[in-house]
Amino acid sequence: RSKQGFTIFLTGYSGSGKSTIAKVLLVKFMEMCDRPVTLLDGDIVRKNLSSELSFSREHRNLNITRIGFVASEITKNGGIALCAPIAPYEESRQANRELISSYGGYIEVYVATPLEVCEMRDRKGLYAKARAGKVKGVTGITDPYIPPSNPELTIDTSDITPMEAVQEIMLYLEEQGYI
Ligand code: GGZ
Repeated sequence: RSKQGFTIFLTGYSGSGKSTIAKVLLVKFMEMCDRPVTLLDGDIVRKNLSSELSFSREHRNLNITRIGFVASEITKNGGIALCAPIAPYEESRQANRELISSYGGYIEVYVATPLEVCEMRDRKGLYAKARAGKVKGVTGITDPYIPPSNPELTIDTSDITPMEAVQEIMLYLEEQGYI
């Protein structure tokens, strides 16, 4: 009997390491499983599925529940969905958790890299622009991030490498019987 589908939902600040972890997971799963694997990365979804949305609370929640719907369909059909948006609000994360866990596994990974570390990295120059007042409503600077209340895993990438983070996630999935 083939195993059930599942969703790994990575949430955290821009620059926290969500995408890097998700991309390593994608390669791992493609190598080891015969199940289809889909990556729903924050910037890709913003470009292709949510291009008309702003960064207001309402629109961020709508963006997150769209990602959740797609992930729930993938999970329902026995696939693996990897999601990597900021997802700063509990209400849309909770809605996704309820929807997706009715079809298969839901693993919320809080990528808890502190803002100072994300800002120091500033790979896309977003925080510099926010500090200069060129971009308004940037998460962590002038917009909130509400930490998840009950994540399955919490990972801080200032302590460990993306590879080690992936090892931790893989170990959890094995323990829980997802892989
Ligand atoms: C946060 C922003 C903003 C604002 C643009 N706040 O690291 P990035 O640059 O490439 O990816 C981030 C992405 C965040 O979109 P999400 O869909 O993940 O956010 S949410 O879950 O809240 O809907 C960031 C960029 O968009 N970006 N403006 N104001 N991030």
